[in-house]
Amino acid sequence: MSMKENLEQIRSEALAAIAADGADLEALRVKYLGKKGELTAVLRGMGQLTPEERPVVGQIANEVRADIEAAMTARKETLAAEALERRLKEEKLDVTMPGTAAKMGHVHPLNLVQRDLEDIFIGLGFSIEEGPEVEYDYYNFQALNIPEEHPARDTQDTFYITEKMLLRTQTSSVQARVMENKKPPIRIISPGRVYRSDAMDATHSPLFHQLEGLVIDKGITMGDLRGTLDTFAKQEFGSDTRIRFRPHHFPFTEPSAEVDISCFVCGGKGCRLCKNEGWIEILGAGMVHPHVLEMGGIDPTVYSGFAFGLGVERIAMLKYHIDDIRHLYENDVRFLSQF
Ligand code: 2NM
Repeated sequence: MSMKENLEQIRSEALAAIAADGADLEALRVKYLGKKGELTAVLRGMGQLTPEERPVVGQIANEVRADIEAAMTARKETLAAEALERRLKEEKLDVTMPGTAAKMGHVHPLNLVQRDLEDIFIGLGFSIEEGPEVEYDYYNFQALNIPEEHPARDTQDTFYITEKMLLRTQTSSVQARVMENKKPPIRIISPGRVYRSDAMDATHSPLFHQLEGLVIDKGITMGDLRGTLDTFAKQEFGSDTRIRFRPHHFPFTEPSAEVDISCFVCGGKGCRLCKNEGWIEILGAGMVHPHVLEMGGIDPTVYSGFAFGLGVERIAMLKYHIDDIRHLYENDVRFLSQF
């Protein structure tokens, strides 16, 4: 075989091999164009050619090399394009498909309401005080002017632990402690759990939550109480809300009142929520009884104060139209996830 034929054979073999190759073109490059490759081997025999043959064969050899390199480049590009096409097909991602929703936790409605209430009173300059849930009879009753024979002391209502200790029935016990420990001016709220030995029904639970407020300073009047509760009612139930006081009796305040708000559903015209009254009872309040101040070590001839107390469950139930208090304790996810 002449060198020229040899070169032609290398070219046609190489081109066929490149066209058929699926992946490793590098092996073919080594085989044909490498230092120990077939083309190099042929070129080593150039020395035996006549001076006339040499440039002719040299040119053919260069063409063969150029053809093989061009075929490789073209094949590489084809393979890369095919690989990309395959990936695009396999890894197709439809960005318009709806995603998988992440399961989110929810703040419990009682916490929502308690946070709201705390924020409102903090905005009015109150600070938060806490105290023990297992309490002395003294702070829960005596210091609040609730005498021995008072029905609230009945074992029917109170969980007694010993003769002198009980589960607090109201967070005013915290306020009795604060009066002992702090000098006026006092401006506090005490949110927390309270316990009463009630049978469970749609509106009663043996454990519920109260938030009570206490303000004591020189010259505090019923007008301050009204102003505070009016601001609170407008912030909690809407700026059109009005309040009204109805005379009442609590042992720890004198005078005492029950406080209603104008119905935030009908505005006072009467509807199902307010049972056609136009008003909704929301809290109890009054001027701190002089005897209570005295027992707290505060001189009632120098200082006066007001206090109020509300049930957090009651507010949550009104606000979110919850018809049974037990929904607030059962932790049914279908209920909780609505908040
Ligand atoms: C209420 C209603 C009226 C009240 C009284 C006191 C204290 F400690 F100053 F005596 N704290 N909270 C109070 C007054 C609570 O709840 C319906």
